[in-house]
Amino acid sequence: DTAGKVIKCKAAVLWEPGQPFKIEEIEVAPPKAHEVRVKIIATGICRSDDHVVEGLIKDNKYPVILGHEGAGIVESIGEGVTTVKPGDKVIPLFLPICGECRGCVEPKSNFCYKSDIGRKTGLMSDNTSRFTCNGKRIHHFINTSTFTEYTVVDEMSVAKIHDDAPLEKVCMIGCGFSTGYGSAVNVAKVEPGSTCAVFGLGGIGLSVIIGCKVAGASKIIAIDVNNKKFEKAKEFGATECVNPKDYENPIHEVIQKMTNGGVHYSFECIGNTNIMVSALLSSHVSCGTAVIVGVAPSVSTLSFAPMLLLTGRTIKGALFGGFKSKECVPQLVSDLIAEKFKVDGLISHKLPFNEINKGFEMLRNGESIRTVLKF
Ligand code: CND
Ligand code: ZN
Ligand code: ZN
Repeated sequence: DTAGKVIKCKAAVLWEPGQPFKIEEIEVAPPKAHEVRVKIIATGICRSDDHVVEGLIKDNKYPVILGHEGAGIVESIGEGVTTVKPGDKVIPLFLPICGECRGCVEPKSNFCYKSDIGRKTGLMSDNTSRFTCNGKRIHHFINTSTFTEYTVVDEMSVAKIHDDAPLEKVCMIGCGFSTGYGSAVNVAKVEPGSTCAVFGLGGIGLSVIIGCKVAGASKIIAIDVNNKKFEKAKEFGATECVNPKDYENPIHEVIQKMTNGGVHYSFECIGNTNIMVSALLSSHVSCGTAVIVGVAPSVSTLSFAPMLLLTGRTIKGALFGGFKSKECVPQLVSDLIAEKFKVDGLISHKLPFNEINKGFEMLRNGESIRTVLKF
């Protein structure tokens, strides 16, 4: 029984930006009050993790254990924890739900103020870390840190899921699937018969396509600079695929022409500010909505003429597809078990955890959609 004791285990530590991950033996302290220690069984690799490796997220703390798309089993709980117990299958939540802050009590908001996304402490909510390596403090990452055999999360950052959940699949619900799918169904609120354009066909963009299809879109235009992504996009429901490199005109002109005046909904799923503006310009002049899903470098800004909005367009964005995480994740998992949607196609590769650097390499060179690391 490991409850109450320090656990020594393997983790992928990023000592500084621009470096490969190092598999290290770390110590994971027991959970304090209102905290949960989780044995991670599987974790996906999302581009946001890579943005941190690349140093694009200003003020992120290093050394750090990244990873925010995992699934696992509760090993032990701290005092006062009531929503999970040892042995429960769980998904860590990179966007917590404290249930009390203004972000949580607003029915239309899913952004909890206790989230570390804006604060970037790299710590638990009590401002300390549960990870050490060779006596050095290692930081947490956005309330999750799934690139480790064991992690500790605040109770508000973990959801109990169905006992039958296949953890190697449902880890996709921890970020990629929910973020993309929710961007279509919750954030854009795509309607039957509407037209959509999805920029960037990674795990996030493909999940947007799944959402657009479920919502009954009549046209789903999938856009990527990598032709290899088109097969999957079509499989998920894209009606047309466009590579901007095949055209001399700017991509928004191409989309405007293909749709006789712009799509109802466009989605930026890359993290490129130029493409965010392209997405806006691709939408209908007065009833179009552009949804920003991609995470752009923190120092960047958007620049476009206000007239683009005055004519009636909408630009919006969301984290985690607008889902209130702790309430919605268990239902998403149950829906997956009931085969209301599939995430299998999102997972292009599975690797043992210690090959994490290979997984990131495949993301960077465009070979993979999602790689799931298995412990
Ligand atoms: P991934 O890198 O797998 O996909 C991006 C796709 O965009 C790739 O297929 C590229 O080929 C393509 N691409 C790159 N440049 C261009 C371009 N100029 N024009 C067209 N296509 C291009 O990334 P992912 O799907 O894992 O993540 C996508 C973004 O979403 C990324 O910025 C990530 O940080 C962000 C994100 C957001 C959220 C959220 O809650 N909003 C959560 N997780 C990740
Ligand atoms: Zn993510
Ligand atoms: Zn809150």
